[in-house]
Amino acid sequence: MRVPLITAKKTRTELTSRIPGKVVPRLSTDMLTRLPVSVARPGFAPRSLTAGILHLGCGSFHRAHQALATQHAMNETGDPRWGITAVAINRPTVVDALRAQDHLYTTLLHEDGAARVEVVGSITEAVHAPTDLIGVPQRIADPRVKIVTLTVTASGYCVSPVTGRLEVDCPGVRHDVRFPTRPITPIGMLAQGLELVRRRGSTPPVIISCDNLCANGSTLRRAVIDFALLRDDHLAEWIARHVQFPNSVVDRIVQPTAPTDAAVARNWLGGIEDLAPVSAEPFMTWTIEDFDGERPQWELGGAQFVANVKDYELAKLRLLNGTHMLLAYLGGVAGHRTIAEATADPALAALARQFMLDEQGPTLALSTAELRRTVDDLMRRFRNPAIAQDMTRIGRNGSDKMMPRVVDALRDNIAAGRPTPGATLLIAAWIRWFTASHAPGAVMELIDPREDSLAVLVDADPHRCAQAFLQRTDIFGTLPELENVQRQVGDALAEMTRDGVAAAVRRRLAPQSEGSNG
Ligand code: CS2
Repeated sequence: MRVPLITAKKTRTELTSRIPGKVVPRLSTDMLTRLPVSVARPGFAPRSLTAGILHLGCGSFHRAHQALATQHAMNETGDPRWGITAVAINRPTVVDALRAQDHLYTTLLHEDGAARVEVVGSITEAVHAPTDLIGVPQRIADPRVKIVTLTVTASGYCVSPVTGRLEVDCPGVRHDVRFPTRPITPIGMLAQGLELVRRRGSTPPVIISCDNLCANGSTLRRAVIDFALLRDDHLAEWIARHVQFPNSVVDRIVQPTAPTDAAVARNWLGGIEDLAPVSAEPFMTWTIEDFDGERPQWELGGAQFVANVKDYELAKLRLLNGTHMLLAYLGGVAGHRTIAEATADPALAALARQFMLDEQGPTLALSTAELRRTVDDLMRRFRNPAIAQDMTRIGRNGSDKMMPRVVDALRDNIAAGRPTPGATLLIAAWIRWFTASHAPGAVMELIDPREDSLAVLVDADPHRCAQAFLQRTDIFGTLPELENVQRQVGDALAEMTRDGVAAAVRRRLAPQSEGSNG
C-alpha cells in the first residue's frame, strides 16, 4: 500500500501545544476507522495476527524499521502469521504505552516539511523482560515463533570489538552463566530459549541480528555458542549445527524519543493521542542473507535478500555510521547539538564529504559513480532538520563502534599509503570528549562501557594522551605505523585545544573541498 504524503506545512514546534481540560481519545483498534484519511493504517485486522516473530529490543529503531516493513509485507500478502512479540530488555516505558493502545503506534516519516504518517499494527504483544511472568526464553521456544530479530545495540552482544568473542567477564554474562534459566542479557535469553527448543526436539527459530555490527549474524552466532560452551558442550554443538543466524544490514535514520512526540503525533492523527509514536526519515533499506524457513515476504516491504551482505555492510558502517561518529565528536566539541546542525556547518560538512569520498570510500567495493551518489544522498539525509539526532546518542559507546566504523578503514588506508586526516581528527575529537563532556555548557554526555578505564588515560600533554588511548588494543587492535598515527592524533588534539575545532578541520581540507558542503 502506498502511504500518502501529507504536505501540510506545519512546523514541528507549532504542534506542541496541549489543550487544557480537553479529553483526548487514545489510539486503539476502535479508533482506526476514525483516523484522518491521510493517515495510512494496517491493511489487516491487528487482532487476527499470530506472533511468528519475537523481537528483542523494542526501541524506536525496531518500530520504525522491521515492524513497519513487516506491516507492509502483511498488507501485501494478507498472511497473518507474522505478528511481533516485542521485548523491551530494560525499561518498561514503551511497553506500558503500547499496552494501553492495543500495541498500535504511529510512524512519522519526515522530509522537507512533509510527512508520511502511518499507524502500525504488526506488534501483537509488548513484553518487559525483567517483569515478564512467562519468561523470554519460553517465548523464544514457542513453536509458533519462526523468527527472532534483535536490535540491542553493539553493547548488548557482550563481545570484544577486536576479537569478536564473548566477553566472559561482562557482569551480565556472569549472571546468566550462574542463573541460566533467569537470563538478563540477550545472549543468555537466546541460549536458554534454544536449550528449551533442543530439549523439545523441534525446529529452532531463525535468528536475525539487525544491529550495526560487522557480520552481525555471525558475531551473534559466535557469542551464543561461546555462551553455550560455558554451560554445556552439547548445547553449543547443537546450536552450531541447527540454528541459522543470517547477517543483515539495516538502514533508516530514526529520531530518539522526545517529550514533544505525543503532541506532534496528535496533530497528525486529528486529535487522537499516541504515547509511542516514532519519527524517522523516509529512506529505508534492509538487506538480509538468504536463509531456509518460513518468513514474511519482507521484500514486499522494502527488504532485499542476497547471498552475501558483506559489501553492503562495509559501505553502511563506514560511510553512514563512521561519518555519523565524525560529525558527532567534532560537532559536539564545536558546540553543535545535532547531526543536522553539524552538517549545516560548512567546514564540518566539507570534512564529512571528503572523509567519505577520499578515506572511507576507497576501502569499499563501490564504483566512483555509486560512491558519489551515496555520498550525495547521505549529505542530504544528515541535513534533514526534522530528525534531531543528538550527539550523545550518536557518540555513545564509541569504544565499541570505533573498530568496524573507523579503524578497519584506517588500517586499509595506511596499508595502501593513503592519507587519513579525517580518521585521525575523528579519533582526536573522541578523546577530547573524555574531558570536554565535563566542561560547563557541554552539549554531550559521555556514555561508554570502558569510560572508567579510559578517563584515567587523559593527559594534559596531547601527544602522551594520544599515545595512551591508541595503545588500547581492546579498542584499536594493533595498528600499523602506530607511532605515526599517535603523532597525527596528538597533533590534532593539540590544534583543537589551541586553535579550536574549526581551524583544525580547515587545515585538513583539500583545497577543492573548501566551500563544497553539499
Ligand atoms: C547511528 C545509527 O546511533 C548510531 O550509531 O549511526 O543509529 C544510524 O542512525 C543508523 O544506523 C542509520 O541506519
